[in-house]
Amino acid sequence: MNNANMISSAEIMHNLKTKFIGRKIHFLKDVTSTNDVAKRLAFEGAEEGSVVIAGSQLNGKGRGGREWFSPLGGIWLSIILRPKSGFSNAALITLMAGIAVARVISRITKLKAALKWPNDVIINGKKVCGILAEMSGPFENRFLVLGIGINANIDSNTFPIELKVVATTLRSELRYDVNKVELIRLALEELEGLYLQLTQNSQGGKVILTEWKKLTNTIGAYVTFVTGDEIFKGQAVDVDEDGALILKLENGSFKKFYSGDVSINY
Ligand code: BT5
Repeated sequence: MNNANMISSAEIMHNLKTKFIGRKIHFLKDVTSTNDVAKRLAFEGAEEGSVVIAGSQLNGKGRGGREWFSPLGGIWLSIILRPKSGFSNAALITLMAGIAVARVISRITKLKAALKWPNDVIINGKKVCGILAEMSGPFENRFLVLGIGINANIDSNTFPIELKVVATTLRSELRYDVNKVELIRLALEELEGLYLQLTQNSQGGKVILTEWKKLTNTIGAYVTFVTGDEIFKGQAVDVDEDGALILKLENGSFKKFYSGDVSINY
């Protein structure tokens, strides 16, 4: 197809080298949120690895109910995961998705993609991708929907004003359009490899953390950290095996955070 934004499930599945992620792809022109569609499908019994991809989202979601701007040209997808090993390492699944996206962006575009704790992929200091992992389902049949949003072939000057300063797109960084089919296919392959490592290897969590630390801009940085209505300043010193961020605060004490927003004080 000539238009880089016109893609189909068949094109993505052609040559896809995965065992289960992306073996079933639901491609929809526009949706409220691919995470919501994926949750519904998972409730109805959709198998692990099923993927929902949308052309645009009318109600794309970030963490804590925030809005995720999702116009045509981006990559908006969600994957249904049913980890047999349980959900104790669910936070690492978010980190894992960041690794996959950063690796694939760097491989395809040669841009340097960095990871900001917990769920951002950053290029030249601005967010190009966000990740939203949501656990859901009845107790005996829990599942995880892993949502990934990548600002691919979008002009960043079409972003709402408040996003222009914090967000970027691949098109704006590169001045050309990426092949979304290739990007999605490679990302699904990376994700499956990392997910199998995480869920089937007793040292999988350590492997993911080590890989994540190689790509992050957060550890070592002086940061402002916002969680709820509290603000902390300090140095990010580590991320532990639960995916929690450890800050050394200005008073010298250490504090661990499981959720919140980091801004790096450059
Ligand atoms: C995220 O939340 O970064 C998670 C984004 C997940 C989006 C995917 S798209 C497919 C799937 N379906 C969904 O409905 N969601 C997932 P958070 O860290 O809370 O960041 C949200 C904040 O990022 C917003 O409050 C804005 O400031 C900013 N933002 C919104 N849209 C953006 C965009 N397209 N690019 C960069 N930043 C954006």
